Amino acid sequence: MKNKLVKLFTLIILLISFQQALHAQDENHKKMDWWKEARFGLFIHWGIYAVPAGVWNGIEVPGIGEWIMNKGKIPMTDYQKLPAQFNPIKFNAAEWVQMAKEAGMKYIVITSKHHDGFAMFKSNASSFNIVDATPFKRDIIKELAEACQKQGIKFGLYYSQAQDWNHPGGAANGGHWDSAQNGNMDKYIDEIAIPQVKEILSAYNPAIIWWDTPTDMSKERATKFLNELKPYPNLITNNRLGGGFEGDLETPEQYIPATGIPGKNWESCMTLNNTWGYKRNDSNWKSTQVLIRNLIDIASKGGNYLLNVGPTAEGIIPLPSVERLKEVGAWLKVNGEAIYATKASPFAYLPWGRATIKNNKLYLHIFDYPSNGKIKIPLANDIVKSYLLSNPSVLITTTKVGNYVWLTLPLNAPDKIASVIVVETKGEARSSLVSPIPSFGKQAMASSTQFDKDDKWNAKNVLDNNNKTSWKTIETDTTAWLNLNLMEATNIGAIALNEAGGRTTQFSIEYKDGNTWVTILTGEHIGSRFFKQFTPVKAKEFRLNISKAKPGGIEIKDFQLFYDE
Ligand code: JFZ
Repeated sequence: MKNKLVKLFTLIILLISFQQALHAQDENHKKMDWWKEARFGLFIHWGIYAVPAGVWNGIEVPGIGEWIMNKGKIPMTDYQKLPAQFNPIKFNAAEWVQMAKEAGMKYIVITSKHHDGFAMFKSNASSFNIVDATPFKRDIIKELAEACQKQGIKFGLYYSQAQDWNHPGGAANGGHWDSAQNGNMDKYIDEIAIPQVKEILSAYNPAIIWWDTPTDMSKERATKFLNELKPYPNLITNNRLGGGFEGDLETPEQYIPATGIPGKNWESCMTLNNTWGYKRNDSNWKSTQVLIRNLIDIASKGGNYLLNVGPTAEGIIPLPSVERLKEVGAWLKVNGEAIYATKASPFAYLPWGRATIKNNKLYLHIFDYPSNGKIKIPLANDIVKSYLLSNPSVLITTTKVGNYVWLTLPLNAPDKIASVIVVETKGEARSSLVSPIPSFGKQAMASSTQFDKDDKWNAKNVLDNNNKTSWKTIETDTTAWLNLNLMEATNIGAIALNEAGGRTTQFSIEYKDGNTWVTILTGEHIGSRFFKQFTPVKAKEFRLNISKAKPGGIEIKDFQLFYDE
């Protein structure tokens, strides 16, 4: 009897906690809804580093602009002369917000305090802030928060919680370079970082807190910050707090993960030139084509694009940035339906572009417009109709042949950067291919395999589409090969590779023609995100041939081939 009661009691407790877990998940979904629909946001790196703008005492300091103090080993007392020169009288919050909206962006994240420790808001925790230390005396975070509220766009704050180069005890990547920086980090956290996080949360009600660089963070330190977030259940945070906490977002920086980050919310943050904070000598601007295609690529993999501008010390967003953002906005005005609130593509790879889906609509974003007007998609669903997104009266004929649906497009591309075709499907679009990645789960043979009692370095691990498992050679190898057998001749048009440890210094991708290996492409470093498209070849066997590598054991996590039939 007693036993039964205990069982019943346990069951009830289990049910309650299960309910609570479900509820928490629900809440989390709700909290992320706007963010997932947004797909495109503006990052702003703005601070007193815009005064030197990459140049110190007449000498260009290498690296990103907001790191000038660290890279130039500038003493605290010298850096602390900058606020007196920071008077951005041309700053206009309403104009910046309007610019973001016209670019089609749905949220803004701005640096409230970067690693240099300077607060862009009125702070009582430190006088090293824009109101108390500059002739400008205006709280630009407050002005932007209000402008965002007024214009109906979400507002987020970047806060450097661990690194702080102007408050004693703050962490510094590479270590302190000025003895005045020495101090107790816990004291810094208790007296500067925590009070400032409290200030920004209560004064500006941000939708996002964007932590950065968890240098010297521990679980205990990170927990102090998390405690401050408790009164704000709708607040979204990223994965850079430290202490082993994941937050709500993964934050790939300056790249797009090749296959997205399944099961996670993620946001690729990228610069428009090569710096986050303004550098007067950096004019390496990305083209509008690159920006629009990045946005599409990211959306097709289920992520968000946080694109950065670095305003000047006068309070101006550089004109080349503004021009490009306008052009992205113009494209989105026509094609936004194919970006906002969409989900990732159901196809592993499309040689001519990308795809997104929303309910029963499949959007095809064509980068390489076919000269004969024909493209095909491995679509399983029946089709209701198909048309140009920019002009729905232009209908597109579709024909099903085997696994593929062929589309006959107008001969001229409606858009040079990306033409969007809508395919209305019965049900949500699905791939017709049984194995969308032809190399998945096939046979692999390697020149050598490092011994492990659980066989953890087996060559087949490169074919499991899982970057947590690898093939590794024996440590002395400075050359190696890895052969894939697809079991039947297959048309292959692209390859993805992921190498850990960076040992390879020369390699080629080859296919077997009769008894000879023919080179498809060559390269030096593979890296973790290697992806290349090539003129399709039909073969049964392919290989990665490493002709030079540093010893220690070459480690490949993934090797994937993609159809181009
Ligand atoms: C960080 C900052 O240091 C930088 O100034 C900028 O704010 C950027 C958005 O974020 O930069 C990083 C963070 C992490 C890595 C590299 C740069 N990383 O993990 O390699």
